Amino acid sequence: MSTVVNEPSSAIPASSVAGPVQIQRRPLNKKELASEHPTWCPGCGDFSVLAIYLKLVEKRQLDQERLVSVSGIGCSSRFPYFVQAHGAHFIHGRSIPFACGISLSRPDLHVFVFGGDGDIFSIGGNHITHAARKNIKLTVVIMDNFVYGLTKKQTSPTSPIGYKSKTDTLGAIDQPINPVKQVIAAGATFVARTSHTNPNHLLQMMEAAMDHDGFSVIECLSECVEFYPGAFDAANPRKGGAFNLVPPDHDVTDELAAYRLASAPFPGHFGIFYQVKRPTKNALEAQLNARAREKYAGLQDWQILQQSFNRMK
Ligand SMILES: Cc1ncc(C[n+]2csc(CCOP(=O)(O)OP(=O)(O)O)c2C)c(N)n1
Ligand code: SF4
Ligand SMILES: [Mg+2]
Repeated sequence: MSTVVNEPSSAIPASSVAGPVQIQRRPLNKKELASEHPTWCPGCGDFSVLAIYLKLVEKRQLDQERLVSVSGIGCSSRFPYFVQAHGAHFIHGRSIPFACGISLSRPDLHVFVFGGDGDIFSIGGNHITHAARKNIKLTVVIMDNFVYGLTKKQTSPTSPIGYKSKTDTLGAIDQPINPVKQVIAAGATFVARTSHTNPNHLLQMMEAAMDHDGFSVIECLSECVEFYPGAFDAANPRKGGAFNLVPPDHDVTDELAAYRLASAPFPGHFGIFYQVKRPTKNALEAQLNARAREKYAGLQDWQILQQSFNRMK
């Protein structure tokens, strides 16, 4: 006998039902995926990023248990708390290596990292570089507000020169990082830029990044209304600014053209700057593993590993 249960994807078949249970899966909608009420300040740009992520999951009918959001520490890094799916609020700056481990060991999952400009480019600056060059299949969304929000207004790696903060009371004097150029140089194979003020564009970028087979990075301007209000008005047509798209004739496989485009003064352009195909570490490692399994046919994975250790003795 086969019993059909129409339940959300989180449903567990009742053990009391006799015979094989066939679950007609219904992925959760964005309302069901939303967790407790986000604790961000009213008006914070991070709300839009969360809303669009939930919309993406709903639109693409992703099963909740196939979804992982990983973060470090910061206001933006509170993200995984607000999604009813797998997630980790990890150590400051270490979200990317944690996410790399998930991606490499569980190729069936959609792995997203959400983090702030400080989390990703200050303390986590080395990790994004290495994950990019290894082309690990995951998506990093940098919620860039040009400031450390959680710790109440310190200069971040993306704060513009002249920005007055608690660490630069006379105005920032250090050259800011250009996130797009930085991650292209590191070896990312998909690099895009968007803003929390343009939800349709943000959704498009998230979909394209998720579909990319490799390390994908989105810089999403996300305003900190508390410590840097108005930072992105120049990119917001509703505030008299301009949301300039990447020109349609831009060749996304041309690294130098992407650099040139990313060098435009703020607010610059929005869209996909760079996208190329390169084998992922996931695929390369899978090949190595397949070869080892073939060579040591009949052995369990742990026994193959043991053989490797034995050779090192
Ligand atoms: C090892 C360590 N160093 C420093 C801190 C303090 N700290 C917490 S969040 C943060 C920066 C947050 O800025 P950002 O990543 O831009 O996130 P936002 O709050 O702006 O979203 C810092 C320095 C910490 N929690 N752990
Ligand atoms: S301090 Fe800034 S970044 Fe943090 S929740 Fe408030 S508005 Fe958002
Ligand atoms: Mg920040």
